[in-house]
Amino acid sequence: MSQTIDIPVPDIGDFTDVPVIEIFVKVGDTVKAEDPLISLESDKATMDVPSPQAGVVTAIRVKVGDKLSQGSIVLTLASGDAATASATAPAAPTAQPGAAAATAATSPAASVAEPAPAAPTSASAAIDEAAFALAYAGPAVRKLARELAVNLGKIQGTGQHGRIVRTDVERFAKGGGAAAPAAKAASAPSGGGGGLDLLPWPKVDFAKFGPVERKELSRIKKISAANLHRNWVVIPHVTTHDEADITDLEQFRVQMNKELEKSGVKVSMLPFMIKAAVATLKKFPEFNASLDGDALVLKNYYHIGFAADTPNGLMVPVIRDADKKTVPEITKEMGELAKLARDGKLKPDQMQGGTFTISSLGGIGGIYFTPIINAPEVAIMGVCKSYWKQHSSDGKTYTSRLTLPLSLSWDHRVIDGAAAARFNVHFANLLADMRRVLF
Ligand code: CAO
Repeated sequence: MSQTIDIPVPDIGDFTDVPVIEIFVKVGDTVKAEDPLISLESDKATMDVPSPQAGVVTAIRVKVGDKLSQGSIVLTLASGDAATASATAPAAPTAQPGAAAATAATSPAASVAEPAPAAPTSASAAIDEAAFALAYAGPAVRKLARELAVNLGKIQGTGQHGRIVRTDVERFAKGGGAAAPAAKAASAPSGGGGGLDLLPWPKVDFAKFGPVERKELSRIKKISAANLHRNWVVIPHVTTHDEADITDLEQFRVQMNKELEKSGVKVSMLPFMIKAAVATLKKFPEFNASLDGDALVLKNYYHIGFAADTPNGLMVPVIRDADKKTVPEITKEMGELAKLARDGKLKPDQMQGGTFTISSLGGIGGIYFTPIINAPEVAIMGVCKSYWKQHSSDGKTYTSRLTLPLSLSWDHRVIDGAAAARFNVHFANLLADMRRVLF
C-alpha cells in the first residue's frame, strides 16, 4: 500500500535559517534512502539533506533561496508498494553510469568533508586536487565529480554565484559545459598536466605498518578544517613577529584583580589585548576590513573574535563592539562565550561578524606561530606565553622585562610588510603603556 510522508530537515546542529542553494530532485523522481535531496549553505558549511527512505517525490515544498531550519518540510515522498515498484524502475535516461552510486550517504549534519579521492586510476590521476578543493560545489556534487572522474576546477558553475551544480558535472562528463577560466584553476605554474602538478592525496594502508585505530573527525573539526584549508590556500599569508614589554601591564593586571576580587571577575591578559587591538585597528583601518571583489570594505565597527580551544575543536566566538566595552565587561563576556563554545552551545550569530581575531596560546606555551587568517578578515594576531627577557637600551646595563611574543598574519593582497610592522609596533607600544590608548 502506498503512503505519503513529509520529509523534514533533520538535526543540523546549531544552524537555523540556512538558505537552500540547490535542489537535486524533481516531482516524479525516484530516490533511494540516503540520496541527497537538497543542499543548504550557511557561511560556515554546506550541508546536503539526504532522503531518510526510498520513495517517489510527489511534491517539492521549497525553492532555492528559502531559509530552512531543523523540522522545515523539504518535500513529500510516496513510499510503499507504488514507490517500491518505481524504485526498481530503470534510472532516468540522463543518469550517467555510476551516477547512482555517486549519491551515496551523506551525513545530515554539516557534511563539509568530501570523500577521499580514489586511488590514482588512469581516469582520476588527471584531477588537479588543489583546483578541485577550491571549486565552489557542495558535497554531493563533489562526490559525483569523483565518481565521474571530472576535474571540478575545470568547470564554470551555472548555479547561484557561480556554484557548480549536478547538471554542470554531468554535462562536463559528457564532453560539454563551459570550462572555468584559467585563473580559477589553482594549478601549479607548470600547468597543463606538467610533471609538477599537485598529486592526489596518498592513500596508504597504515595497518600494514602497525596497529591503528580509526576516529572520525568531529563536526566542528570538519567545518573548521574546510574553512582553514580554504583560507590557507586562497589567502597569500605573511606572518610578522614582534614582542611587547608587558611588565607594567602585568603589574597593573595583578593589582586590578586584587581590587576586583570580591566581584568575582578575574582578568587575564587577553581583554587588554582586545582593547589594544581595537585602538590599533582604529589607527590602521585596512586591518579592520574585508576584500569584496576589487574593493576593500572598511568597517566602522570593532567586533573582535578570539580563538577558543574546545574538546570538539577550534571555535572563534566574537566580542561585538569591543570598543564600547570595559576590560571587566569583555572579561565577563569572554568567559561566557568560551563556556558556551566548550559546551557546544555557541549560536551561529555569536561567531559571526568578526572584523579581526586574536588567537592566544599564552595560557599554554610556545614562542611564535603562524595563525591562519579567519576569512573574510584580513589579519589575525597570534600571541604566545610571556617570558622574562634580558633587555638593554645601551648595551651595558640589563634589566629583566616580561615579554609577550606576537605573531601577526596578514593578507598580502590588502596589506604590505611595512604596514604590518607598524601595526605590531603600535600594538606593542599600547601594551607597554595602556595610557596610550587614550591618544
Ligand atoms: N602569557 C603568560 N600567561 C598567560 C598568557 C600569556 N600570554 N595568557 C594567559 N596566561 C595565563 C592566564 O593569566 C592564566 O593564568 P592563571 O591561571 O594563573 O590566572 C592561564 O594562563 C590560563 O589562561 P586562560 O587560557 O584560561 O585565559 P585567557 O583569557 O588567556 O584565554 C581562551 C581564554 C578562551 C582564549 C583560552 O582558554 C583558549 O582557549 N586558548 C586557546 C586558543 C587557541 O587554541 N588558539 C590556537 C588557534 S590555532 O589552532
